[in-house]
Amino acid sequence: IILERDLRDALATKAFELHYQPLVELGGDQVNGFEALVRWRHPEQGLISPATFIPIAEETGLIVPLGDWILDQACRDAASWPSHISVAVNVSAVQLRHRTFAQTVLVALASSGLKPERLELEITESVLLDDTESILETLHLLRRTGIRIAMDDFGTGYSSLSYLRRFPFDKIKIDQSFVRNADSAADGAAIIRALVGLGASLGITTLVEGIETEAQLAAVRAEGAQQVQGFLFSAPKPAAEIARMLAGHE
Ligand code: G
Ligand code: G
Ligand code: MN
Ligand code: NA
Repeated sequence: IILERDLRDALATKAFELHYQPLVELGGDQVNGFEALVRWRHPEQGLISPATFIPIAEETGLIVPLGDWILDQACRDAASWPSHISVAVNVSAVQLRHRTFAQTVLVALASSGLKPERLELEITESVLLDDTESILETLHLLRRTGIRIAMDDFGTGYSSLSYLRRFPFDKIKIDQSFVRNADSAADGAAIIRALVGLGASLGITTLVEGIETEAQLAAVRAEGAQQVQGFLFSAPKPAAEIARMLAGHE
């Protein structure tokens, strides 16, 4: 089991690392960004998934310093990539509610030199469940600087549609559960079609997550999604590998 002390030690010894997964634009099948996904390199247990430690970091409040590190590192990594490539960073509700959040983001941009237009923040619907006014204010402030805001795991929470009216999201990321049966003419495809249509009418980019097969890609393409992400293109890879890959393609 993971203890608060272990997480503190990991932060102090810089045991976290960021991996990146490509975001693919469907028009020309071009990579136009990467999502940062944190991992913990444990001396005995190897690479530990964020699904294991993020909930504990949230409960203990350690998500604030960890989130600061993630934002700073992601902006630094992205600043070294070609200028048309963006970085998307997951932000947890606890982190977003913290009074220093906006400041942290602006400092990460300033110290890395990354343009705000190259940073996308991914938040989940749960973020908007309570304390909504101050959170909306923070999101508006950040968005005015040019940062883009994406709603992650779209369709898994509830009230999604009312949130789309209350806040001008730049992107919705359609949860991977919908693509699972999208190639079998089942409900998934109908839901993706409806969400892509909704995004189009609101001027919001739609990305479908969790693409693993060519059949799923073809189905999602047919529904008119603009962007995709998934193991078919690449699993999340260490920052150094991304940098090498991008350098090779310049
Ligand atoms: O990469 P992976 O499938 O293991 O991620 C598991 C979960 O952890 C996902 O829900 C993902 O959004 C979350 N996660 C990954 N990286 C981060 C991060 O940097 N910050 C936060 N808050 N969540 C993350
Ligand atoms: O919650 P969020 O969407 O931020 O988390 C993305 C998670 O989904 C990461 O843990 C990432 O490793 C995982 N992921 C990315 N692509 C695929 C995929 O094609 N299939 C599956 N099963 N998981 C994926
Ligand atoms: Mn995400
Ligand atoms: Na997601």
